[in-house]
Amino acid sequence: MTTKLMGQGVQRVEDQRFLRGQGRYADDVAVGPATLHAAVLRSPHAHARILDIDVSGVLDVYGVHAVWTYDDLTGPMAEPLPLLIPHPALTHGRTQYALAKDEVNYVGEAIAFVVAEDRYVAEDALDRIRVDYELLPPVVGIDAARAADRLVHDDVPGNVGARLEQEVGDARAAIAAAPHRLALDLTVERSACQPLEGRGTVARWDPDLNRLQAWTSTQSSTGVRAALAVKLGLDLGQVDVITPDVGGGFGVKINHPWPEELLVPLAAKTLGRTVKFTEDRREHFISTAHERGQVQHVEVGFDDEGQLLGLDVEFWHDHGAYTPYGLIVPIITSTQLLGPYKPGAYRVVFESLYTNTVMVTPYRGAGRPQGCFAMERTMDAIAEYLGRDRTEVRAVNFIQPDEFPYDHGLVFQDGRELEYDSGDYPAMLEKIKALVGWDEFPQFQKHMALQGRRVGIGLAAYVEGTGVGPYEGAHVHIETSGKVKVATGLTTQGQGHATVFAQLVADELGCRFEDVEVVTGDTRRMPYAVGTFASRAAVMSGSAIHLAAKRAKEKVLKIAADALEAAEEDLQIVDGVVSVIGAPSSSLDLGTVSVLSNPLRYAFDEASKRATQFSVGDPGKPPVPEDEEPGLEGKDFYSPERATFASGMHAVIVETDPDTAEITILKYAVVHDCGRLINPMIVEGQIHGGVAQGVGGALYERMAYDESGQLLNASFMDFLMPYVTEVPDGIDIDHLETPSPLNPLGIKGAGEAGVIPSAAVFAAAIEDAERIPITAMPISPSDLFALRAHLPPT
Ligand code: MCN
Repeated sequence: MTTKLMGQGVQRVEDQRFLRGQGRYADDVAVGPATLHAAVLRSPHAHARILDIDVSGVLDVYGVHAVWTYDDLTGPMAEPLPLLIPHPALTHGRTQYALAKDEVNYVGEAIAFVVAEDRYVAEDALDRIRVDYELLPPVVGIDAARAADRLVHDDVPGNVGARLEQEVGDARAAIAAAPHRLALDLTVERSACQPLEGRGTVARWDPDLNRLQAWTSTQSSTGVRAALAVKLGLDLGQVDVITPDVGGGFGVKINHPWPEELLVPLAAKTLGRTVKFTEDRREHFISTAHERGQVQHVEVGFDDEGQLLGLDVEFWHDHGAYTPYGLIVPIITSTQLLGPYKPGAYRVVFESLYTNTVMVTPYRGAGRPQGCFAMERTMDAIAEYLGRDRTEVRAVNFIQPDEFPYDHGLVFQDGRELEYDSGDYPAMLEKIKALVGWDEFPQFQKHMALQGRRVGIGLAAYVEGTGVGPYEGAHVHIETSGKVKVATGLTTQGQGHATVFAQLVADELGCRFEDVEVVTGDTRRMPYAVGTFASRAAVMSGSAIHLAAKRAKEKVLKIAADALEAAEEDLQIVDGVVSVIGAPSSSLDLGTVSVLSNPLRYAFDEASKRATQFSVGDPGKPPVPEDEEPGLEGKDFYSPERATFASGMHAVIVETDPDTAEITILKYAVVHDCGRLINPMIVEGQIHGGVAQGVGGALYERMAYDESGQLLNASFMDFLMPYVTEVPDGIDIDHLETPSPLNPLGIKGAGEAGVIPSAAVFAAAIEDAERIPITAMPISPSDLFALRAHLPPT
């Protein structure tokens, strides 16, 4: 029998390379004296009109090859960058230009682009550029945007890019009629992901092939390819985009595209040289994207049991200066905020506000952490008000296992209603309670209190729409050596795709796991693809790979049946060998079947599996059955009916220091349901990484803008990320597997889950330890100190 690898914690095949320093990132491509390097002049002001740019003298700097401003851009390059996800409610969508046209709207916006022999020369040359600005009053933060006494974009009244309201039932009437009512005002501050590798692009133009090749650190190589074709006026077929190793993406490397991703290839084509740009850390802080950043007002009506009767959520979303992703983040907040609960009547309304700050685009979790914060704070507030256990209040509101598919009646981005496919929230609650020791905790809390120590416990639940379409494809090719090459178009940033996809192929095809090589994010190998975001790779590419491997297997069996003079149904493939069941000597290895599928006949050296000779095959006999093409391969695409809904619950126990207000994590527990697991070890790694990022978002990280729009903590010296010392040592993880009925493998996504409930769960635990309402995250020791003293937070 074939070893079944689905569900096995197979070690990551990619780690050997990474651990030995053999990863190849964008900055490792085209290292050498022939490569030119780019640097970008960025706005030092948050809001200003550009009156004049003087670049005279820049080309005189020895080693400078080009200096461009907006006026040097022509055709589609002079148009604003794409608005990737339009929405009818986004009445005032705005995107930036590759180089600022006549106005800058955040500190860090690109104004001029210099290409030189090396980065030092390029940066020195930037100093020669003189920009004459007329300063405009900046709008910084949600309060300033709402006050609207100054505008980010002159033609956007009230700084409101969009206002969107959805209502199911009459929420306000239901709340008014409810036996109990509460109102909460909540804040989640702006933060950002910090991939270790910043953005980076290398490009070269091949004049012989009339073809552009770009290597870029992206989450969507096909997106960058499309943008390059459109903006540079090329055919798609003239552009190859290759994604080398990517040192983290977390959302910000989905293609807008970034200005540099266009300018570098344009420079390569124009100058006929290889050109490279690698972002530095400060650039990442001030010119890449941020997220979170919402102010929320919740009103809720409920009965004596804590059952929700009506929920009314209003929130204001800080979108920064531009909206390249349309409304995707606030729409996710507004539609997935309800988590595993039935809200009674529900109304949600948000305003997406422009501010003179770095634009906001999806960061791991993408609007869900904010939604989870609103919902879970509400659950805790209800429990506190009624004096009931927090888990009981949650339990009375759960969607029950027999209610799937469950439709809240809310409309998502694509205009379709969101429908949860599967889950078992009551079972999950029991698991998390057991894992964290919920029922025993009050005893422990009392015991600690006797020693003058403050401990608290918190719990938070969420759902996550994962595996969104429209499609992903896969191409499985069996080489004459018997090795199996699998190409899928989405990219990989550390999620272990080379391992999990190989597991799927080995299982379906029956080859050896070690013989599978996975290629991702190379448009030469798979030109039709979407990208890696929305926790979609396992569902989308996983399903496509499974289907493509199935096709390849069908072909293997047909050809082998012919060669072995056996019926297909009498064959099996185990460890890369096709044999007649019950007659193992009657067999062929996959490499030989591949040879047989080829019109040419190869002579092979058995030991090395290398071709030593070839000749023309039998002209009277096609190499493969009539309905098949030559070559041993299978290709397929997978397109889902709708998103699958993963879910999870996290619980944390914290201790707060009575004197210093330091917050220490004593225990962190996670129960997660991503349907059938391909590789539990990898899923757990994803959860660990997400929790680490969540700890940062809950306790440490915030974007500290001053009122003039300067980001004061734009370096790792000042932006506080958790180190390994701040991340819980052992995270207890338990899985629940409710298979998704929507895809052949029953999978749901897992890549963002770890980060979603962090703010909610820490707020709950700190509140429990301190008996002080926690309504704003992140919370630092000094914030907690201020709250204790009834002081405004720092
Ligand atoms: N998996 C599994 N079984 C399942 C579900 C998932 O074994 N039932 C595995 C997958 O095969 C994959 C991993 O878990 O190896 C994550 O799967 P999935 O949920 O499909 O997420 P993606 O692979 O699409 O990754 C995207 C997701 C997102 S949206 C962000 S943001 C994020 C994340 O993954 N960015 C990351 N995890 C990251 N991890 C690293 N190291 N770096 C990033 O930039």
